[in-house]
Amino acid sequence: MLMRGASIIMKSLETLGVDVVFGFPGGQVLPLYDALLDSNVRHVLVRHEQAAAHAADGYARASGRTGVCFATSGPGATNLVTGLATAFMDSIPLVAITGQVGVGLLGRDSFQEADISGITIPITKHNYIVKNPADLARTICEAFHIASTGRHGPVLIDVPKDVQAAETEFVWPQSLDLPGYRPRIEPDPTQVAAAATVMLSAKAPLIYAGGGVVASGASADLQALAGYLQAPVTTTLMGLGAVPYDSPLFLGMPGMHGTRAANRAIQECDVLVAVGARFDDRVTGRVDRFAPNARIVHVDIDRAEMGKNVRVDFPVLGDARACLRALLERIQEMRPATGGLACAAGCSEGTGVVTYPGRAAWLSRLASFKRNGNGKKPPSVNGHSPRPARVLRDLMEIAGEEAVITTDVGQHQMWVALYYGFTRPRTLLTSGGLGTMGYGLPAAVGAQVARPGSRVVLVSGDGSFLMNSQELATVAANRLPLKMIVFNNGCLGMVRQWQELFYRRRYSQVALDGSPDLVKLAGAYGIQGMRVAKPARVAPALREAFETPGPVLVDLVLDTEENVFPMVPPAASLDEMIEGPGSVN
Ligand SMILES: Cc1ncc(C[n+]2csc(CCOP(=O)(O)OP(=O)(O)O)c2C)c(N)n1
Repeated sequence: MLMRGASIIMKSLETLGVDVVFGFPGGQVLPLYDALLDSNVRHVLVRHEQAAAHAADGYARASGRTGVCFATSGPGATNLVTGLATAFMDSIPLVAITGQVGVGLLGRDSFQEADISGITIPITKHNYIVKNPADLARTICEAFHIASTGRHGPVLIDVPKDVQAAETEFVWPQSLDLPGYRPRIEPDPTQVAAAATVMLSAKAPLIYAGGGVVASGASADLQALAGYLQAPVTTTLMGLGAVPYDSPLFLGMPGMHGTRAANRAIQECDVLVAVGARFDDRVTGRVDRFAPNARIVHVDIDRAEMGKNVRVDFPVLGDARACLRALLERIQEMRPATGGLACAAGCSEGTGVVTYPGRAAWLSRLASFKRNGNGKKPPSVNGHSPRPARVLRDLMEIAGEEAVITTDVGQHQMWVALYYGFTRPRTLLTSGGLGTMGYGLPAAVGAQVARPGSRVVLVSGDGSFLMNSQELATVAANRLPLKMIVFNNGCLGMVRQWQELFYRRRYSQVALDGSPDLVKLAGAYGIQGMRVAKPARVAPALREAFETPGPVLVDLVLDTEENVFPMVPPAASLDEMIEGPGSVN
């Protein structure tokens, strides 16, 4: 049967099990939006294409499935760029389908023409422009395969309007043949054996886990390996939730705003096992002084990550889950055979549980760092405003362990990373790599659509929130029961903090004068809002927000001068941590 290209797109999405797309229509996707009317796929109409990409990304992070967004050509497509770059940097599976001017108009500066496939080459895992409707079904099938295998990432498919309108047969590919694209899943046993040997011989091992662990569903395997090795674990911002925050082996997040325990562990460990983490500069600080005593094992699915930022002594190429399983198996096999080696590290066997007495000193040293928190507690800047750490502890209690938290970018994001205790993977959705302000609200929309039964909570800053606050309309229209908490300090807090610490308090363009009253803004969309300015009101207000059905915005008034500590200054090494305002020179 002949079908229009647009219907082939919808039928392909249905065949792949897509249940929802996020998008915004326009002239060059009219055939697609017409075909949408005859399909079973739900469409969530956002108010800005950037939000369509972030919502699809939030959907993907919360569900583990591939997110999908639609946009029209030209400005619609270019508005996706920040969302695609955000997903690319965090390796999130996403497929964007954009309309394009007709094939005959390409390259003529036609109305609303933009070379979106050219523009997005560096920020997509792959992209296509489809000029023949007969290629649509196979292209869509390939795009989903590429987005969600190997190192995940966004894929864009640009479809000229006449290709959407032209008729052809729908032929679903029976198999895919992608020469040159064969991600390695199972690791090479030789690499596993070498890594296992060095891990067993460590006196002071440390596991450093990133978003790859979450993406491959390897949290349980990571915990099993850490437990077996009795190795402490630090997880990056993207890896938070992979290990429960209250696990005795968990040290918190490393890096610029990392915990003292995690940063000391990196600087003192003798074997560092990086799993699905990419040694971002926000983690390493000065690379030449990063983990100076450690031999480095790097487990990653992306060959290009090996040695990209730091030297790697023992690469293990493959899917994080497959690699962790292979490593654990190998270590369990090797233990008796390499008794001498393991005993050199002080290994002895208890009843079914491996203990490493030689590691007691290491673990207890780290435990003392952990107990003493971040060293000096930042003093209260005034006694009358809610303190972020306390707010987040209250939120955690009230929202419950299963709640999905999305954040924007800035101080509030780092407070969430430091003080909110995550216990499960896929419960923190945040823009780690690109650091995209305006991500949080649309990502929360996507997460709530993906998990209608879950509590989804946005923690935002006033600057970030205002970047995509038009999505309150999407929240209202879809009756999404989001709880939105804006840490309102009246300024671009993180920039203000840098200006305070590193630019001698010469504050430049950080006061958010002229911002709207957020409670009234929510009200304008028919969303309930409440303002909280007193510490004692925080917990009752949060409780009320969670008991109220439907969306609620909590405008939480913070002191402008609250800062995030500890902090490793830019380009410093992890031992040069500022632990509080008093320790700043
Ligand atoms: C789109 C975008 N523009 C600029 C920045 C630079 N930036 C990083 S944090 C920040 C301030 C964020 O302010 P706010 O959202 O109010 O959060 P706070 O730091 O006060 O918690 C800025 C401007 C960014 N990350 N993203």
